[in-house]
Amino acid sequence: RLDDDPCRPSYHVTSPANWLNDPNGLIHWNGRYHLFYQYNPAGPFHNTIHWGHAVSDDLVHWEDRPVALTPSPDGPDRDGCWSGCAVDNDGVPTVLYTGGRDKRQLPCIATAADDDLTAWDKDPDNPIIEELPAEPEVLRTEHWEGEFRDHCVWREDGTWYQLIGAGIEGGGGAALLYESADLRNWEYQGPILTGDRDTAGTVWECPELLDFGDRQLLHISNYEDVVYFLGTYEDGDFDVDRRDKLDHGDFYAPQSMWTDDGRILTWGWLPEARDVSGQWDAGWSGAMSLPRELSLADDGGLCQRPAPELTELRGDTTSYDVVRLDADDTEELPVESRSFELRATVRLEDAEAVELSVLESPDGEERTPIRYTYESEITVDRSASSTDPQATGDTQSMRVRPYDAPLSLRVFVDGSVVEVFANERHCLTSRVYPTREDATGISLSADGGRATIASLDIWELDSVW
Ligand code: DQQ
Repeated sequence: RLDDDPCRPSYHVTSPANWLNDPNGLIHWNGRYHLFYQYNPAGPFHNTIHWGHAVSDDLVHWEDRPVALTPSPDGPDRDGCWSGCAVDNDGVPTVLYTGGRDKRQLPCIATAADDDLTAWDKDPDNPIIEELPAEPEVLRTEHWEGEFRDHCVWREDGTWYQLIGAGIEGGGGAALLYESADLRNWEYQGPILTGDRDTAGTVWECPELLDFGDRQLLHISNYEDVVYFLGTYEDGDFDVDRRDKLDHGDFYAPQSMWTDDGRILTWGWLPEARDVSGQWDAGWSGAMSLPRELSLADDGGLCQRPAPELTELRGDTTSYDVVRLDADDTEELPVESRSFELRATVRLEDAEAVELSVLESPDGEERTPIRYTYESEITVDRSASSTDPQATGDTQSMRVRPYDAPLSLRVFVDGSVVEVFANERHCLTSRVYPTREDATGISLSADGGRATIASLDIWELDSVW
């Protein structure tokens, strides 16, 4: 496992080295949490994708496992074992994933060969779906015979249902529904939702339907963002009443796990924000987000909070009951770290904005300000995050609600990850690459007026490997 790079996250899941993208096959099996992921063992670039595997007893500490799925030279997954999900088929852990071969995307199935889920038997009848649906017509491109991949499978009243992500010729992205009695023979039912290509992208990857009882959530990844739709899903139709982004930063292709105690935990891929040569030099690429617990608030909106288990990681603490900032004051906090959690309640009083600056060198040459403004916006400004020209310098932002109450903020900093949770509702994850060893400072300041920071805690966080 590569660990000598200060940009390497230490408490976010990463592959031992080389390339990682989407989380796959998430399953709580025999009391252990299994996280598979898109993995290229040959280098830090996306090619001939395998399924990597990590396992945890507590959702906090992880162990690497051998590669779980490898493309078969003669199989329908010869060019890659792409994204898919895991289900419990009456005691048989089963994964459905997309095989890539030539220009085709071919749904495949495999069953666990052991109880530790380290080896999988691919079905000799793969692919299990060969024909593309005729209506609506699936988008063809110069590279693909049909944009048709990724799997979300569930069982209801003894029947299996599956969503596959797609693009529609002349239209936008779509989540296509299939039905089966045995997970192997699938009957096409039509799209449960299609998107307007101008506002929701031309292709939907990694669709996932989550059931919150009387309301449902569908999220899709459209090459840029993870968009979620909230509403009601019934009999193959999704009726949308709200729509937003699941995360406003570097976060893609998430997938969820239903834990034995009935919670929905979601992980997303945190792609790099440094260029290909920077990833090549580093020898690794991609990290997983922290597991996020998703639930619905009383007002029907989506709540996202870090899995409560993560408090286990908390080490040395620095706490303040209250920090009062005068106009244009800066308060340097006595913590030097690249691996911490910060929790605070922020009240703007009459300030225009409060700025929390992390990964800051003493002279301010490198710093990443997280700014909360009276217009209820949070921005992460990466223009001075790194002096490395391989790193992105743009600013990311999100709106937060409610706008009339103090902001509750949790920020997780980990090597090159800054993961922000606001009001347990809105998330913004940024990748940043400080080069200076002393870029470990934290400061707070108020702009144009006074601000109060209440119950401020900073915890150093340990490695999870
Ligand atoms: N990643 C996988 C695909 C999926 C894409 C390939 C999303 O299955 O559509 O690595 O990042």
